[in-house]
Amino acid sequence: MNDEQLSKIAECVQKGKIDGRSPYPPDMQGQDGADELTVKALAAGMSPHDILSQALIVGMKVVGERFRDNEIYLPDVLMSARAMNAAMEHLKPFFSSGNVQYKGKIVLGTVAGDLHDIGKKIVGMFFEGGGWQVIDCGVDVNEERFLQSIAEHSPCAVGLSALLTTTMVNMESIVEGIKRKYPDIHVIVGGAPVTDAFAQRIGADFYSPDPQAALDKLNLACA
Ligand code: B1M
Repeated sequence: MNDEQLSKIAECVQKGKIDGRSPYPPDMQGQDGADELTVKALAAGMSPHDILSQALIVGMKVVGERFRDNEIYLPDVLMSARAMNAAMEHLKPFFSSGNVQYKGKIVLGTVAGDLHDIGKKIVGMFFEGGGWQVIDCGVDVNEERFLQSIAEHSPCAVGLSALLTTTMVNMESIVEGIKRKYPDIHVIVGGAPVTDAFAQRIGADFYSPDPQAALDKLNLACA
């Protein structure tokens, strides 16, 4: 039964079925979408982690593969992103509900030129759940905006996300600018095209392929 629910949520993300009112896709009209199914799965006692990792991320992976293979197009991907976001809204309180005193602050953003924010939001949810106050600068964040936010929230750590090979290169100048002004600040980078070797080359302190490892590294560095 649980597997069935997870598969159904994954299907909604794949097909871009946001909620019951959404007329898209036409063959799912009148059915529950990612929104309602996530509420029901949580009410049935399913773990937010399972819903995220076994339904939402699985569904979005298929979307990425189909987009890569030209089987679907940008508007389809956008609908899938909306379906995923609708579901994530219900998971967020579970990730950030820990009655913990903040361990510190982290300024988070998707770097200049890049509009992908689903992965960054998930990382933010993990950080919040792990006791960090997240200052989310959003997407398309340039060096100046990062520096402004750091100045407002220092002392803090910084997290940069990039999903495009063309925008991950912008991480280099942003990290350089941050380190010039704040040499002791911890900078963590991540996102699908980013690698450990790249992170080391651009002078970031840590690279993480996933949110949990990012949280663990930050906790260790600031212990
Ligand atoms: Co775009 N897109 N997209 N897209 N998109 C990719 C990234 C792509 C791989 C698709 C493909 O071709 N298969 C491809 C990039 C190719 C490349 O760079 N080599 C691509 C492209 C080309 C584009 C456009 C250029 C398309 C166009 O316009 N022709 C365009 C660029 C717009 C821009 O940014 N300027 C574009 C647009 C879009 C949408 C707006 C439609 C939408 C984004 C909506 C949104 O985010 N609100 C979108 C989407 C949804 C995708 C795919 C399908 C899914 C991305 C996603 O959300 N994944 C993606 C294909 C794919 O990734 N397979 C694709 C789910 C998410 C949970 O994973 O973001 O990897 P991810 O985050 C993970 C980890 O990476 C890590 O933890 C997260 C959670 O597990 N992580 C961190 C992320 N940040 C981290 C930071 C950390 C630590 C870990 O520390 C700070």
